[in-house]
Amino acid sequence: MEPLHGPATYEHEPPRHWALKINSKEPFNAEPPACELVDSYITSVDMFYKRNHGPIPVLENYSLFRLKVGGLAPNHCSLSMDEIKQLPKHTVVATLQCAGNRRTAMSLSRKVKGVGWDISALGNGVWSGARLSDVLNMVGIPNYTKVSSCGGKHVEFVSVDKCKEENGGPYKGSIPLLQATSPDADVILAYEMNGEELNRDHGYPLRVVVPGVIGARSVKWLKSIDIIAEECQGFFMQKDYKMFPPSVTWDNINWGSRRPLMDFPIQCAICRPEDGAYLEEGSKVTVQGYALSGGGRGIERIDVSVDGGKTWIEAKLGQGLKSGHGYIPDDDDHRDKWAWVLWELSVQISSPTDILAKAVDSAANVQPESVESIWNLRGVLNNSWHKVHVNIIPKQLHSNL
Ligand SMILES: Nc1nc2c(c(=O)[nH]1)N[C@H]1C(S)=C(S)[C@@H](COP(=O)(O)O)O[C@H]1N2
Ligand SMILES: [Mo]
Repeated sequence: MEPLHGPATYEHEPPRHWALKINSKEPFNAEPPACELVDSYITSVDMFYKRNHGPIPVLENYSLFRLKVGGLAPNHCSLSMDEIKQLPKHTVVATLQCAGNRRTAMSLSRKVKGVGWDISALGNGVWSGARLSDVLNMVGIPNYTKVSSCGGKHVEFVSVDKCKEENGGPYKGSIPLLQATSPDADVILAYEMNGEELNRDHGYPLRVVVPGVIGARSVKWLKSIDIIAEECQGFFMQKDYKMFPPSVTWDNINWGSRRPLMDFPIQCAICRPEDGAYLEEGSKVTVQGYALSGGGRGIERIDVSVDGGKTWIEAKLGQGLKSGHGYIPDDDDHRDKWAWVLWELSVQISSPTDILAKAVDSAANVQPESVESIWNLRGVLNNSWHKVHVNIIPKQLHSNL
């Protein structure tokens, strides 16, 4: 039996935290309560969303495991985990976000196909491992290569899990060779998450982390890396994780007409108070949320409205950064390159209302107001203005409760 293999059944699933909200049991897809996200700048491993397409792979023998690197590379190699750990260790604070984050809300406008996710299909992790560019150097591909000497233009990541979308084959995906060989793109082969050995749910023993890009490209349980001429032809690159205009339906879809999704757009959501919350009349409430953008763009500003969008107040950025976490980059410009920012705003609310939030990134991209304008049949990349409704309990009544 292969040292790392994907079982066909769900008998070998790891234990998970009871507080996760399960969106699908087999494969296991779950997200934490939204308030957990804003309580900690770094999301704990337990509370980190889990997104799978098949049973969790099993590593039978750590010392026999080899990562194979080849395809259209001048040289080929196979590396043991010990050899990967001997390469310079690089740490990146990056937020992984599933392209399906906030899909449930998109489905309310018009039904979409896919696992339902509320607003917590993302998490901010500390990822440590070898730089992908260092590993590609070992097979003869220098940094900042767009096309390799053998005509390679993409780097394909192949796993071992059995996915029904792939007819029982493994999950895979690819990114452009230039991104893979650019050290400043910070693509890593991670064996640690939050300073601990990566766990099974998140890709043990080794996963890719592609910062600023939809989670789907950060392939878990990595088995091999191939340099290929054209982008990966796998299901999740060609028949999924693409965005179509609102007019495209299951009857007229042409998958080949679109490119695979890569960088995610400007996004933010309100995690506290939660939708439908009851607040005491006249009391001060602290509105809290997250904001992030893809492609290495930082967060410029977050606007919050407590009157349903008539007027806007700027939220305070960077809450949570002062938690003394040793991994947070010191330099301000780099801090939100790959990681989210948590924000908050204290306001007085005296009547029932909708609280809205929208963010602006460092390239001045804004979120769309309506979900209808970005509706797509797979329900990906819902980054429309986030809204929570709050109710008010009269002071008198509240003290009697
Ligand atoms: N091998 C493998 N890698 C995978 C997936 C998968 O099902 N199999 N899911 C992808 C998707 S869609 C997302 S959003 C992220 C989720 O990573 P997480 O479970 O560590 O949060 O992993 C990606 N990598
Ligand atoms: Mo995803």
